[in-house]
Amino acid sequence: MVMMITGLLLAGSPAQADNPIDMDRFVADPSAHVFDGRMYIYATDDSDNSGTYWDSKDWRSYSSADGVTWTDHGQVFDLTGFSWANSLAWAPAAAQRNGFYYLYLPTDRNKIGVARSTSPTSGFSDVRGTPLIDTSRDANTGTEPIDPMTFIDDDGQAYLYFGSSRQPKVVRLNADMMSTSGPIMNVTVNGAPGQGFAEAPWMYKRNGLYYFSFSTGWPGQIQYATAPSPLGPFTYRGVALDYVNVNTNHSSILQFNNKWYMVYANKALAGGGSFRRSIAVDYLHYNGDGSIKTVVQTAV
Ligand code: FUB
Repeated sequence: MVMMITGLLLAGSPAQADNPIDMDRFVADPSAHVFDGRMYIYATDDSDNSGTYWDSKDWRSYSSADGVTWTDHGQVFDLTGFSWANSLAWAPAAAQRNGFYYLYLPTDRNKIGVARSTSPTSGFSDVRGTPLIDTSRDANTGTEPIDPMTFIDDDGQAYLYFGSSRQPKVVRLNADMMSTSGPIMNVTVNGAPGQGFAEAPWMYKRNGLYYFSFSTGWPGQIQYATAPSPLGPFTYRGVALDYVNVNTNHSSILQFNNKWYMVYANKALAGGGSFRRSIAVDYLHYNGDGSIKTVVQTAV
């Protein structure tokens, strides 16, 4: 199913989505990526959960050529695609490599699977057949490996980040993007105020500096830290996105068409709440020293 969602383009104002990007459905946990000049957002489907817990069963995708008008590509994968998964389709991530697209999908609060396709929005399958990360098999997963995020560095090395009970983790991925290399390592963030990392890790590189952002809790801010290496240790730099009006805060930061964006979730859609979230896209700006100006939330 493909459906066009029209954004609002005010005369004289820069192009910006008319938030939320989907006016008809609750979606959350945006993982935003640029593939071949188009922005894609992968999301948890909050419209198919019970409304009282994050017990979603599938993931959805959207794309845009301009960050304003969004195409709804519908369901992109569901729990039945993993023979080994039972429940809890939580925050997804995506990557493009080798002529394939990869989705990294947490389930059951204790496993992360990977699905592959030649299309960014359909045809994904569990080529591997077993979880990529599994608490019952792997060392140092932490008790709750969730919220995967993939990052491919300029030298071609790919990394999988995930969150696990207040301890961010990272492991190298092989070039096939469906197997890991070496141990699962802890990510260190020095100097973060309060309780620090809770969930929703995100990684990107700007001007040679690695930016690691994350949510601090329930509710949480999106704080960020930087390092000269994707493995850290990271030094706390500030708040990229302040508290939102739902109990979880999960975001992506990316550059698209020479602008920087913060993609996040709140309860702006009518009937919304902490289990019925919707996705917003807002501009993100930097100071001259590379620090992030806390994003102005245009839709609450
Ligand atoms: O959607 C379920 C969970 O809520 C995600 O895994 C967390 O990041 C939080 O947004």
